[in-house]
Amino acid sequence: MAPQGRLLIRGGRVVNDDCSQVADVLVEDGVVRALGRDLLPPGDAPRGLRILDAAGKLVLPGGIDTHTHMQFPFMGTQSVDDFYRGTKAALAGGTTMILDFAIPQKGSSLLEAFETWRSWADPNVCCDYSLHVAVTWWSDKVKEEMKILAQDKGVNSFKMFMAYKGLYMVQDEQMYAAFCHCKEIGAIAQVHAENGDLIAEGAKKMLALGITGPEGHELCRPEAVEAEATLRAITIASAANCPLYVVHVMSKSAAKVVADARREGKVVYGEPIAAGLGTDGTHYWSEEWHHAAHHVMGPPLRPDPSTPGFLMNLLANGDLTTTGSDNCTFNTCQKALGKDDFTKIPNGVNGVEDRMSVIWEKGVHSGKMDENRFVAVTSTNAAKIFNLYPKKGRIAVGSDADIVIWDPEATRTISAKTHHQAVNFNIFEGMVCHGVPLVTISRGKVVYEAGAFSVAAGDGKFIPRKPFTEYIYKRITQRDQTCTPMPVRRALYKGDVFTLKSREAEEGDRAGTRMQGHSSSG
Ligand code: DUC
Ligand code: ZN
Ligand code: ZN
Repeated sequence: MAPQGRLLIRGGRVVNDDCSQVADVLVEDGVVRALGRDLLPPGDAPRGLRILDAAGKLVLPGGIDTHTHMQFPFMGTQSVDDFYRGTKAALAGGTTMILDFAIPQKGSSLLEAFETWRSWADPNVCCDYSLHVAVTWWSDKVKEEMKILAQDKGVNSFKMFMAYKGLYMVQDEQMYAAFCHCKEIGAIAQVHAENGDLIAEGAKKMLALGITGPEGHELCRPEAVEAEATLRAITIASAANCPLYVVHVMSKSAAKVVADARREGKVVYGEPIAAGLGTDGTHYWSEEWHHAAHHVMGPPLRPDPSTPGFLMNLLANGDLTTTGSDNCTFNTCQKALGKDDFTKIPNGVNGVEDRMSVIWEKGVHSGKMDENRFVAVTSTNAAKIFNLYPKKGRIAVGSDADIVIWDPEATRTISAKTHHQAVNFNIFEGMVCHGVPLVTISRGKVVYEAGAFSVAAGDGKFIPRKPFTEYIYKRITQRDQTCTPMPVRRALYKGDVFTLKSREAEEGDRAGTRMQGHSSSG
């Protein structure tokens, strides 16, 4: 993106995760240059300085969506929000950075997948982005490539799927090996936590019962399937002393597992998503097939309608940490690939555009969290975990000028008719949200204002992330130093030791006993 002129955001309430203050923000060359009261004396603005009046408004760090799948080739088709449309929609919603996933097929190169995703994203992104990389199989080559990705390519997070059997799913021993390696190279392990074996069995069972519609999708992967895998992943990560990030926490029971583990001192983070915070799985029982199918995602939304409020409570109090959208959108005709069989409905929902507003409405407007916690869960915590902080996730001198002028009082009604995403359905249709992004600024450039864009494909850039994020690795490294078990020093045992017989000798003994048995009974 070309360097921008200067911007002065005047008189807004600047909100960071730890405090808010009324201040002006001076932006130059894409970064915040100054922050304070009355930065510009009264009078005419100097040439080249644009003034944005933010009085009565909030000035927030741009959102970081930790979880998207733009133009993802998946389940026989490809998600319709590509890197251009998806990132443009993100900006309209106040999100200035996304973290997408490069996902290799089993047996394929992680580095090649990474380069493929970069070739799709680099010329098309409208906001900054970074890539997590998935580990879908295990070998020495995978190990070597993970190291190269971490050391040279700016990847510090690797995702393992515990579901999608036969496609992306890895076994526990592979997960353990991958987690140990993540620790070696200073990355954070991520998991899609669902028991893929049970899902495969459950799906067969539902189809045998004649349940072919979208409700079968939830019925074959109930909460326990998610909670079990979540606990298993945490147990494996703990054994490897590897930090763990559980993507898309969708159920009360999985969220409780994460919360309990955090209270036990585990280095684990849980990410609820906009869909799980804003709507629920009762939609799978809608009599309109297309409506139900558009809610199909994995893990599913939960039919218990108290789930979104519960997840929001945990997000507000620190049990859950970040928020993504898992934006992975398919049009109705693509969803219809599974019209006779729910297992063929491409999994995925929208959220990249609406995440910020949904969380403001359900989290802040409802009184569950304050504006500072909102910033923490929509950008700062993600920036800290993925080593982007304080360049991203904070408004401070020297930070990237990724900023949103936010009107907390204004409302908007979410609709597929007005959203900027490519997909023809919106799971939040009709939701009235307080909290509207008025102006979005990406690295110092006003890219969205009063409903109009001023951005081109490729204006965003790839943001590399260094390994060994201090925010998570201080604890991990210290535990390695002080919590590694030591042998007990004791005097040598000097007593008798029972003599073990060789297998041949034991077999000889058994044969002798049988012979004796025969002769005594005969
Ligand atoms: N879940 C989805 O719903 N879509 C993409 C991949 C995933 O894990
Ligand atoms: Zn997933
Ligand atoms: Zn996902």
